Amino acid sequence: MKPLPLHALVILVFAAMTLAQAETMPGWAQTPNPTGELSVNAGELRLDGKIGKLNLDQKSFVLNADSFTVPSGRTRPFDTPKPKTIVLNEATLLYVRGAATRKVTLTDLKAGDFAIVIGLDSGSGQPLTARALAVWDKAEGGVYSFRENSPETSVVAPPVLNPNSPPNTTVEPEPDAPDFPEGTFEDVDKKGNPVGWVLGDRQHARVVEEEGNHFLRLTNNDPTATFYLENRVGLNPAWKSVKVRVRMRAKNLKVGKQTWESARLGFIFEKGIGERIGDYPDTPKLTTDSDWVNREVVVPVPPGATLINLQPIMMLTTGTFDLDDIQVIGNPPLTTKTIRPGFPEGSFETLDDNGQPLGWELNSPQIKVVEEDGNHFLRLTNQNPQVSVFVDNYFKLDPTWKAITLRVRERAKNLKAGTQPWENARLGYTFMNATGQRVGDWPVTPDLRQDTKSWRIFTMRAEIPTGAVYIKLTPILHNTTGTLDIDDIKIEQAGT
Ligand SMILES: [Ca+2]
Ligand SMILES: [Ca+2]
Repeated sequence: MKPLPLHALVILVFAAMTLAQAETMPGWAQTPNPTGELSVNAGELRLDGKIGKLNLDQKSFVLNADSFTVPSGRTRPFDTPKPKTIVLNEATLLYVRGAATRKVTLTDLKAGDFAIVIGLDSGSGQPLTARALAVWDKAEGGVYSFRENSPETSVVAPPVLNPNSPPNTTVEPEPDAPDFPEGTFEDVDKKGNPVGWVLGDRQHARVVEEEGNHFLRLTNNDPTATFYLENRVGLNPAWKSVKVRVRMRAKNLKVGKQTWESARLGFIFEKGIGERIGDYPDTPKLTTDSDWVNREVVVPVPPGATLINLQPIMMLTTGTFDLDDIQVIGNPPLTTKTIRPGFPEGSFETLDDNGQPLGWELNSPQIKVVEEDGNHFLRLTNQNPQVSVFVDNYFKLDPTWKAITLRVRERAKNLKAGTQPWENARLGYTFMNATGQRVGDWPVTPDLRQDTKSWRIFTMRAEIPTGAVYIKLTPILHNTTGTLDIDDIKIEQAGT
């Protein structure tokens, strides 16, 4: 299950450049600006908004941003103001908007003042260090003014601090997850590079437009080559789990021999830049040609992780791989699906337009719905005893239930189980808490280690552990080869 370290396999790396390095590249020259004021350079971000809480000791304040602007000049509003911690340093140019020579100091600022901040884009959730900060408290007819009625305040006004804020407090983490606008690939600089991502080699990675929408396209025709891009997103310390969601499409895809040699949105967690932490998580991937599909995974955040390093990657895989609408969502609900009477998701009789069975998102060609004499069921196949074939599916438990009865019928052919007791074929299931951590003991599961003559019916009873919010169903060939068929899953409240 565990893929080899990405870095050990990387032959071509596009991503090692930092934005600072990229700035020195010819393609990242400063964007011309008619006024010369408020220009957004490559790698920078402009935020417009109102000043919130100030922290003079930290030389910082919270900007409640209404919009952001990228170097191409494109501006986008936020649906609701986004708090962003802004840090000032000696180099920060702080002045009255429209009058660059009228310098202001941090102590002149008050909560409620208007501000435009420009600085290097440090990524979502990270404080932004201001290169330029233009402020005003009044605008009339396009003329901006600041403290015009009381010019002396800029000299004598005491520092404005939130009275509830003790001195020397650290910069507070932002309460909400900022957007990840870089994930849409809509903001492209003059050279056609997507903002926030560095593409070193247009031959393998570029932004493509179709009907007004932009997306990332990776292409590769060398089966011995692996390459990826990187973009780091700050994690809110309150996040116990994240959902990584992406739209993907693939053409002429030929993946490598190992399961991780595929076209995927890889990601790892990091303590700091380049310091990986935790296991390699399950990641959204494509292994065969596909039209646009949504893929998502929900994974726990390893304790201590501060960054998620997103890596669109083609690993020993050839073809064309498109990615768009990458989202990182903190503490997501694992599902809104509930256990309905009769559990129609367990019969595999209803398929949607994409051929997906009702309530399931099958993510591998080794897991599909098969028909036999008019009945549909789920079939898993595996030829490689080194890997497991499985899919996770979550359902919300009725909070009044204390125990469940789980019924399922299973059938197996050419089964060769692994050497460990848990390396078998089964409908696995576990109980999860609100943030996606497993709770309680491993329940008894309907295990198969040998072929069955025909369908075999299992009935299991399990107590719902304290704190359980979801049940996770995991049809799996666990380091086991052969064919496993699953049908007629039923989950009901069990009597006590
Ligand atoms: Ca897009
Ligand atoms: Ca069925």
